[in-house]
Amino acid sequence: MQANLFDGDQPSSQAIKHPIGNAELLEYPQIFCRAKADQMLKTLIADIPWQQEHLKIAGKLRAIPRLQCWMGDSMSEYGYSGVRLSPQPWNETVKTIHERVADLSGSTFNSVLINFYRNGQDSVAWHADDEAELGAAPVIASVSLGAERIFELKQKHQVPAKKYKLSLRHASLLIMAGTMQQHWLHQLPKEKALAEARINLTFRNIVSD
Ligand SMILES: O=C(O)CCC(=O)C(=O)O
Ligand SMILES: [Mn+2]
Repeated sequence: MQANLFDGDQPSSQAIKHPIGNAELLEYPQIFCRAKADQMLKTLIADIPWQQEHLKIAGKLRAIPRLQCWMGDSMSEYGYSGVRLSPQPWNETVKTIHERVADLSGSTFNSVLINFYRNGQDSVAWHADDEAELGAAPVIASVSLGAERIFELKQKHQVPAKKYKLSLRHASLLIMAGTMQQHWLHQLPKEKALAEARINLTFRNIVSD
């Protein structure tokens, strides 16, 4: 049967440029058809070696509210807030996603941080992806699979700080680039009533010294 162009399930290479001034924020609303994205979500939940990381907060070790996996080329060791992560080898589904992302963004990436939000109780707090090993103006390509979640941004240095909000949909790609990490923080807040899972893959390039 021929696909219906208007059935709302057409992967597209068209990007929406979000107007947030001094940084680059590009959204590709759907980069895979729904069936393929559904399959990828299932496969990744089952196959990725998920880890529960902990952070020391006020002297106590606390589990972070999501599961994670750091994946990439063997040299791409990565760290944040005192956590050191050695990369897992590339998984076939992640390689397929990387190829599509590289095609659309014109950039290749040597690593990816994969987050598994089991439901709306899982989240990531305000931060910028501004670790030294990502370089001064990193291109970060963020693919979402599963439950649609709100993604919030706020300016780091401005008073009052401007805020910006968007919805990250199943099979979408968001590219943060330019001075985004220098000037803005981002977070994925909890959505307590949400029961569905989401996976996010942020492709990154670790710069070696
Ligand atoms: O899940 C998301 O959309 C964002 C994840 C994120 O910001 C990160 O892993 O650094
Ligand atoms: Mn981030």
